[in-house]
Amino acid sequence: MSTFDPDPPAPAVGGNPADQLITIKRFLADRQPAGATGNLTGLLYDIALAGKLISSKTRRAGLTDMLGRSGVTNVQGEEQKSLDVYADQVIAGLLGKSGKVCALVSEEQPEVTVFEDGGPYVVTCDPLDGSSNIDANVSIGTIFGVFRRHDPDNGPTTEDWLRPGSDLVAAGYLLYSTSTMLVYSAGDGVHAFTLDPEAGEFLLTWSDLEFPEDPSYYSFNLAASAHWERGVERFVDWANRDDTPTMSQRYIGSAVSDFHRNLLHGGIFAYPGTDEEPAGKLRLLYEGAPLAYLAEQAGGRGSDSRESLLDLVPTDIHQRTPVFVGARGLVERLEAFVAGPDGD
Ligand code: P6P
Repeated sequence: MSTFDPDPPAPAVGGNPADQLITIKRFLADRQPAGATGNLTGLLYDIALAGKLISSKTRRAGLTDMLGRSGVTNVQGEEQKSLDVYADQVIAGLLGKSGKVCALVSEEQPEVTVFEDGGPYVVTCDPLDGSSNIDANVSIGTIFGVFRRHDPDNGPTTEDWLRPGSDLVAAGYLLYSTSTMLVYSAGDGVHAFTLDPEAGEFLLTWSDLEFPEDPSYYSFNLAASAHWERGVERFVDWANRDDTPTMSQRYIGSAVSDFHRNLLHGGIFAYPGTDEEPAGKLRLLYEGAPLAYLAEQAGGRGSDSRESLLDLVPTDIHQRTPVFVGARGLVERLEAFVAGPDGD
């Protein structure tokens, strides 16, 4: 992982400090594989633009009418916040006009949005994940995944979006927190950019991020532990022992924030299934699979406690799944406890 000097970069001798600032546009262009059409690069840049617009609204939510509820309940049965609606509209509007996207799966829309004369990609997204935290000014995020459509000459069909995360060609998230970050992978490592609000540019902060070997956190909502399958409880018991890696329990209640902190400092995020909701709360297509893709690109793993989230084929665009994602060693240990003699 190449680190970003938090101090303003010293001017290269006789050089220009700007030479040390790598914008996302320049990074995407530098990393674009030979022979690429530039469509994926352009799509990622459009997503970065959506992130700037959403960031601007979230930063001022308390000063405008954006904090409140929209009065609309989405397909999940969750009451949409005004910022949810805004984020969904921005993403659909930008991607719909990009000429790069033929279909969009959004948490906020009951059905897939198909764009006429769309381009080669299908995007899945949670426009604003963690929105239940908005009123409390807790960090929230946008999660996205990108598939390449199967047949560019015929209208997109369900086979273009009801597919395993192993088909993803890119995935990432925006994190709206003390700063706004964009973290993505297009199959060549995980890279993180910080928005400079004055310049209006995402600047490279870390490239080729990997989960640290020594884990520091486990992110489970322990209040629900009585309802988990036994193996998950046994993992938490193991994590709390004195003779295992010393980890702190941190749970923000915003998957992007929990994932991001664990990516930087080492750890595992979990939203297990329960006896009442065996599939858990998070959705496979636009939460579990994109986070699992990023985890795998950073040397980690994403699982439903038995198999990789990237191997699951959804039958419905809003299908839920248990999610255990983060450092590979911790996820595999969790799976071993679940598979163990009295795992269930
Ligand atoms: P709970 C936010 O609403 C979210 O979808 C995820 O970002 C987060 O990890 C989870 O739900 C928190 O759910 O039930 O612990 O509040």
